[in-house]
Amino acid sequence: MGWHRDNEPELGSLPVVCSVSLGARRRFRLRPWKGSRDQALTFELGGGDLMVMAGATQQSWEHALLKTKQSIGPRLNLTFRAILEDRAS
Ligand SMILES: O=C(O)CCC(=O)C(=O)O
Repeated sequence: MGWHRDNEPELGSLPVVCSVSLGARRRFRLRPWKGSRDQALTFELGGGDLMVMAGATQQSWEHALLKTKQSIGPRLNLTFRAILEDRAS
């Protein structure tokens, strides 16, 4: 999954995005949406890890799980977001 923000209107201005990793380890990246790309962060998420993005994360940062040609094994991700009904069309 390429670089993006979870900033759809129905998520509200300060969405909480919770992501559970299951299976093989994967590389989750965060970088400032604007500003220095030197501040990129990399998290190696293993089975059972929980990544929580909250506050202004989606306003100020973008995230990605970039493609790799390496064989890394089966994995599954569950992502939870609250949809604000009054913003959904
Ligand atoms: O795989 C993840 O942990 C997050 C997936 C993602 O970037 C998204 O659903 O917006």
